[in-house]
Amino acid sequence: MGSVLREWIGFQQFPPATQSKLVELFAKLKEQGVDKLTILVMGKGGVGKSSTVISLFGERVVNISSFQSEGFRPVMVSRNRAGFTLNIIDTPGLVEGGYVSYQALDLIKRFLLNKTIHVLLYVDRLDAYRVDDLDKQIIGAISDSFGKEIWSKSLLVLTHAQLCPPDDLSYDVFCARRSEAVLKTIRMGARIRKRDFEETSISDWGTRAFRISSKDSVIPVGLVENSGRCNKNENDEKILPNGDAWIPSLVKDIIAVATNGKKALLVDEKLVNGSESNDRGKIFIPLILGVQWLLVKWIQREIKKDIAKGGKYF
Ligand SMILES: Nc1nc2c(ncn2[C@@H]2O[C@H](COP(=O)(O)OP(=O)(O)OP(=O)(O)O)[C@@H](O)[C@H]2O)c(=O)[nH]1
Ligand SMILES: [Mg+2]
Repeated sequence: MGSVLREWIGFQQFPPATQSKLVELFAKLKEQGVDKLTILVMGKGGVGKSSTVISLFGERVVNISSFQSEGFRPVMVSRNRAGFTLNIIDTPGLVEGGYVSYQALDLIKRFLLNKTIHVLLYVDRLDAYRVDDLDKQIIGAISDSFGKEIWSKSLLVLTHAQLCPPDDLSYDVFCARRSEAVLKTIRMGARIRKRDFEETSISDWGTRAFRISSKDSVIPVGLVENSGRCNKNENDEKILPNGDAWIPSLVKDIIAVATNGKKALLVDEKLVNGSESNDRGKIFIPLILGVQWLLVKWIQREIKKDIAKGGKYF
């Protein structure tokens, strides 16, 4: 279950242009005193969680499956490069037989005991056209398990981003609409107040069209194309249809979330045992016991009264 800290060999596999952008980003992090990032990856089954972990490391560090994987446990992959440690925790899909798998969530939570999560990557697909109640339930279950504060340390990752949008929509508009739909589901599923979660309108989207750029509360969106058929630019970097080299962009977004001033999530015993909500209930236990005692006494008294009346019903 533990992790072995290894040299980040896959780093050398990135094209030089990507390597130098990453070196710069990690150097800035180090300047801020950060030499370790722990990233948690969650989402439905088959959306591309493991593939994204592989893309980020540039190494085949975990298994991917084209078809449903079973019995898979969380796994933490750690790589070290020039004194900087990147930990990424890949997890099993959160849906089992059409329902949210609380068992998977529990397994994840236990795995995370005593770990500090700097960023959550919530992964879904870009090439999906609907969000449904199940999506909302998954978000709700994550919030219940880890507290809704986890969303202030999260990034929405949309995979399969090399697509040709339907219905004559431009790529940017399609991405914006899909992102808005998933973000709205996150806001509703996590029961976050709208004003704490401002969504910008499509027209506000900047040059990197998929970053939601309002004040401090919103969840950024990163686009990912894990396929080996992903287009490349003249520097051999994997690019999206909008020309963006997505690996350095995603790392940049991850670092922005890690350093957004919100508290990282420490998964302690209390969180794992779900005692926070239970503790709140515990103060009512003496009250409930007291009411129960009074009720029993009252019933006993009524029975005695009945008997004293001579059992007129018999
Ligand atoms: N075209 C394309 N295929 C992808 C992408 N990401 C993942 N896939 C494929 O989708 C399938 C599932 O990918 P995984 O990475 O195993 O998905 P997962 O979310 O880890 O799945 P579970 O661990 O079963 O929950 C594999 O066949 C991948 O090759 C992507 O960005 N583009
Ligand atoms: Mg997987």
